[in-house]
Amino acid sequence: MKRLLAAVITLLLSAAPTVAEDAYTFKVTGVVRALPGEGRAANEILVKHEEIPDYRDSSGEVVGMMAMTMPFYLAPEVSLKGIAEGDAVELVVEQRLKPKYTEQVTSITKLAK
Ligand SMILES: [Cu+2]
Repeated sequence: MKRLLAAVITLLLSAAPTVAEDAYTFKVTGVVRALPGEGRAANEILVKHEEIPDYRDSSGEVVGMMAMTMPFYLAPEVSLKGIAEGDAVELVVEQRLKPKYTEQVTSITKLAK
């Protein structure tokens, strides 16, 4: 079922119109180090992420990002239900370059350990 879903999503993505030049998405794999709480915004999680080869800078140029621990900010519709510190996760992050640079997590999925 998971495989079928992945295949359908891949098909939908490949059939989708070209993404506008002012918005990009990339995937991040990592481990949750902290959930929202003391000292962090209500939508802020701390993730130790792996290298992100397709990360773009604020001008849209692919520059990549080395592995590190850093905060990510969740879009309002994203739920952390079932996600705990120490979980391996995959994030989908949307980058918008205009009107000003923003970056937000539009999906968080727990990965099997
Ligand atoms: Cu980073």
